[in-house]
Amino acid sequence: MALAEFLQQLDDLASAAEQAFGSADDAESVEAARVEYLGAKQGRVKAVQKQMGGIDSTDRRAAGMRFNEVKQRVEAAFQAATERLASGGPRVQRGPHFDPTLPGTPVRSGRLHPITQTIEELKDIMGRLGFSAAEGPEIEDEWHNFEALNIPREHPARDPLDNFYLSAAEKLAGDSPLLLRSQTSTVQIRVMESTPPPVRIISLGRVYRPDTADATHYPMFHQMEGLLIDRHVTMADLKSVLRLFATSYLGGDVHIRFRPSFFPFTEPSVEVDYHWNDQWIEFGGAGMVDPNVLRAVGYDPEQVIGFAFGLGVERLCMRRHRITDIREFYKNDVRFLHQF
Ligand code: FA5
Repeated sequence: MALAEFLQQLDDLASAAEQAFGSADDAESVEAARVEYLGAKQGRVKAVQKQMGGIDSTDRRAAGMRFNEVKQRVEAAFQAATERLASGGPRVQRGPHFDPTLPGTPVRSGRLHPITQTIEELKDIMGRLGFSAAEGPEIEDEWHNFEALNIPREHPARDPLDNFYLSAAEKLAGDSPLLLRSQTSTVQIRVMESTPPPVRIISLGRVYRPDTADATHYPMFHQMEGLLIDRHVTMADLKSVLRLFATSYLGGDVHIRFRPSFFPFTEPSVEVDYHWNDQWIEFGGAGMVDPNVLRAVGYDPEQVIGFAFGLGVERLCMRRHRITDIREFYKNDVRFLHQF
């Protein structure tokens, strides 16, 4: 065989082998290329080597040197493919190179729900005013949701149509029916039953009412209850606490207005309005704790007196962030929730 023809075969072999190892992107294809080119018996390198016997003896030395070069190139290509796979590094380089200087794709991190954030902030503000946080169950009995709060059996607030009563099967044997609490005032009772005066607590949590959902109502919402019991407490103290709270949460000099109202568990009772952005907005109810409530929990109304208030958390958060529809909080639309 002529030397030129042999050298051409070597060149073709080298580029075919480099192409095969370079494009092998898993262990099987590297092994297949190894067997095809470097296989001990049937390999193509071996086959070319055998042809050297047919080369003129004067050219054999040159042919041998080129053969060794090509064999090393094929072995190096095999080695490179093995290392590339082992390191898990960039696999086959097809198309343009990866540019590490390009800006990355931002990762969207989760965050707390706006109402959870509001609850944390309200606890913080009230904590600075000396109120500690208390909690109570969301499933309540009639004593804590009504009776101890001076809401007698025949009171319309106890109407099954205005409350989420649990089915008869779920009531404790022989005990009063259970319901989802309709107000956080239940926690006032639980705290006073278990703590001697003085008391200075807030309670933030979910309450449930069969209200039809609209822009300002939802059947499940949150309230912030406040209760302060001590020896000499007046409506002026109540007003100061609510004004300080509103100034801290809404910012600026918020004015506060009490409108006469009625709650069975406070006397006198008021609706609380805040003046903000040129309008009066109702946030909740408040009043001086009724002596009947103090008696129900074993306190002596001759010795202690106090105030209580209950504010709607969603309504506070809506004001602060200029949200016009309460339903936005509970649609689980991340485009809305992501803003907070
Ligand atoms: C009460 O629930 C009384 N327990 C408040 C209270 C506590 C008075 C202590 C006196 C002493 P009321 O039903 O008005 O009151 O509710 C209080 C606030 O909860 C309302 O002003 C409003 O801000 C909010 N609220 C009431 N119903 C809904 C609803 N369906 N969706 C969203 N917020 C509501």
